[in-house]
Formats: sequence, structure tokens, C-alpha cells
Amino acid sequence: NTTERTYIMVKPDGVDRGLVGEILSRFEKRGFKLIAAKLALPSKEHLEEHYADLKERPFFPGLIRYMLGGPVFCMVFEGLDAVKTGRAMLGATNPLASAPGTIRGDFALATGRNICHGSDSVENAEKEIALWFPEGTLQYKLSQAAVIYE
Ligand code: DAT
Ligand code: MG
Repeated sequence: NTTERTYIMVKPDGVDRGLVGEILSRFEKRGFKLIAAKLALPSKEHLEEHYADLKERPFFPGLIRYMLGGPVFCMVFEGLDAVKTGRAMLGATNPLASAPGTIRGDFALATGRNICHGSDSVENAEKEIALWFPEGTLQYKLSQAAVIYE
């Protein structure tokens, strides 16, 4: 499915460390189409909704505090197997378990400072895109599509 969409977000530590361009660039170069992007300062309530599945976990308050530490950079990418491929490009949740070559494996050391979010299922991607981009995403043709896909 070449129109699968995923929500990718550079977390406050990633923005602070100047990694927005690097992370965006990896998805761009891989062949994914950027269909939405913005810098945002989400509210506590917004972040609690984004991470609603984790609200019973002991690290939840610390996670929300970390995510409130500064702006995040929100992106939606579209392309073949975007969700699964995006997760593979991110690496494991714990950066120490992430292979070199992945975003977390190249730029992070701590689970609680793992610089980037990526949707973990198509269903969650659609929920996250609706939460972060209520204004919607863009539809346009990439001239490269013909050389990226068979
Ligand atoms: P992922 O971001 O890989 O999808 P997740 O959805 O399970 O991982 O958790 C969301 C974020 O919460 C994760 O990126 C970092 C933080 N987190 C997860 N497990 C944690 C733990 N055991 N200790 C501290 N922070 C944790
Ligand atoms: Mg997750």
C-alpha cells in the first residue's frame, strides 16, 4: 500500500539537539512523501491523549514532563509500508537495543530520551494524524514516485 501514512514526531530533546533536519531527511531520502509538517508546543492534555495507552505505566508522569520540555516537530509521511518501515528506521524503544543505522541507534542512549516518535500500527497512525493534524494533510503528486515504485 503506497498510500499508507505514519505519524513521525521529533521529541523536545531531538529538536533541542538540532536533529529535525536529519530525521526529516532520512524519511525524505528513503522515498517517503511528506504530506504534513509543523513545529508545535502541545498542551499537557494533548500529550496525555497521544500517550493515553501508557497512562497506567509508572514512567507516564516523567514521559509527559519530558514531552512538555519544549517544542516538538510533527510530520506525516506517506508511502509503501510507512508504519512498519518508519518503526524500523527509528529502532527499538530502548536506544541501547537499537541497531546502528537507525535514528535512535545513531543519536540516543536513554529510553526516556529517545528523540523521536513513530506510530506503531496503521490504526494508531490514523488516530495520531487526526490528533496532531486536525487541519488535515496535503494531497499532491511527487514526480519521483515513478522511479521509487515499480
Ligand atoms: P515507542 O516510542 O518505541 O513506541 P512506547 O510507545 O512503548 O515506545 O513508549 C512511548 C515512550 O515512553 C517511549 O518512546 C519512551 C517512554 N518509555 C517507554 N517505556 C519506558 C520505560 N520503561 N521507562 C521510561 N520511559 C519509557
Ligand atoms: Mg509507541
